[in-house]
Amino acid sequence: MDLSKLSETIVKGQIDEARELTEEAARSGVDVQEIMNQGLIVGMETVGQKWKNDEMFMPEVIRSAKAMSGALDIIRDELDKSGSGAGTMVIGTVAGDLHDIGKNLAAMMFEGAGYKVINLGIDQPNEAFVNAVKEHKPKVLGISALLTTTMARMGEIINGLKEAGIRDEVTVIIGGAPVTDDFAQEIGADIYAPNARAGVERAEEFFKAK
Ligand code: B1M
Repeated sequence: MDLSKLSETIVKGQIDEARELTEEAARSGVDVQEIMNQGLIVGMETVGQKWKNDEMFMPEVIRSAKAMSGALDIIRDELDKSGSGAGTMVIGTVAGDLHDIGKNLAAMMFEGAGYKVINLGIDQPNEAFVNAVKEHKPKVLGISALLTTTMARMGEIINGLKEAGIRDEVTVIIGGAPVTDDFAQEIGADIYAPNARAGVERAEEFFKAK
């Protein structure tokens, strides 16, 4: 099946069509990893590129993100089963912050790389991150913040992990528009991800070097 058509529905923000093509691909036996990597992620990467080049506007990006997450819902169970066993990732957006498009993109990239992803959602208090690490014992904790007023929560969460005595049990990766490599180092995060794909790549490099 030509998965470029599926990518196109994501770029165009065609929510129903994206679900239908995903269902069709899964029904006709296309591997869910392939649907994810060749269809959904390729589509969303094009969206990211177009957004950067001012070829798409925010309402369109939001619609594409909805198309992507609707399609992802259809293959999520299969994706979990077929996961390459990369490990578990907990991810969320910090308290006071409602932005979730980049965070969901990162979640999707990690799912595509075989992680079981537990997505806490937006506006999550610091304790929610710490408690989720205690409960799910993930390999990776992903934290996203899009506001300069909320990015300080990231360091507080890392301190919360230290206070709970579990900082060394999880690799912390942070991302979001105002976040930088210097900031990541300053607050003691393990990895800074300038974009969602780099998040997966840097995590893989990090684990290889460990
Ligand atoms: Co808001 N907003 N917003 N907003 N918003 C920004 C972030 C802002 C830069 C716009 C601006 O003023 N130019 C500005 C922040 C300024 C600052 O703090 N320096 C801003 C503001 C001020 C606000 C409000 C305060 C506006 C108001 O009400 N006065 C308000 C705050 C609400 C709140 O959170 N409490 C607000 C609200 C909103 C909406 C709800 C309307 C909407 C969010 C919808 C949603 O997310 N569901 C919204 C949007 C859409 C934006 C902009 C326009 C776009 C953000 C986005 O989704 N980009 C944004 C301007 C901009 O970024 N140019 C803006 C696309 C997305 C793919 O990129 O999220 O950066 P991004 O993710 C990237 C990387 O950062 C990275 O990967 C992605 C790319 O692959 N990444 C990760 C992100 N998280 C990651 C996690 C990882 C790895 C990578 O691993 C853990």
